[in-house]
Amino acid sequence: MALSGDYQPSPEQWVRDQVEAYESSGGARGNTLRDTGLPVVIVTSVGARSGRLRKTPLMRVEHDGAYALVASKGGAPEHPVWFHNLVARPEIELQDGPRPQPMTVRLLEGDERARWWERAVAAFPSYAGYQVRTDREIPVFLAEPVPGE
Ligand code: F42
Repeated sequence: MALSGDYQPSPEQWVRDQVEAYESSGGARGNTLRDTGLPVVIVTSVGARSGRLRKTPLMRVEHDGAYALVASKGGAPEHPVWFHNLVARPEIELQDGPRPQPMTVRLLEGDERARWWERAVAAFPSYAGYQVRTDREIPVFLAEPVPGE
């Protein structure tokens, strides 16, 4: 089932621009983080309070068709707002290429988190530095396709 709700673009201009470039080109443009050359995906989630659709570019950390979503926010002291939205509303769409795919997310813990954290740092080494910069443990969600969709 596709998510429903009004799209509320990010207040950050560079994030809005990235989403717009990615979506309007089916993932052919706006598909890397600035000049790093490293790939991103676009996650659509539902605002926990507003019910509005939020679109968040995140680094692409994929393994066997599942994706880690790393709530790093560049090592900021607080979690990104989308973290709380995903805890409250775990149904998302994730776009990695031409089309968004319905997925559900869950927060990882223990060994499972450690395994996916390793994959995340391999895909985007800056995550390791972000973890050093902040006192919080950076949350890692796992997004998996909804069976049959
Ligand atoms: N951020 C990451 O955390 N990890 C990444 O791997 C990552 C990669 C990345 C790659 C490219 C790129 O362009 C951006 C990238 N970012 C990455 C940044 C990411 O896209 C987000 O911008 C960042 O994580 C901050 O997320 P945020 O949700 O805190 O964004 C703020 C600026 C935001 O959107 N605020 C909204 C607002 O209007 O202020 C929040 C709106 C919202 O969700 N409201 C909720 C609602 O119900 O609608 C209610 C909120 C409440 O208070 O309950």
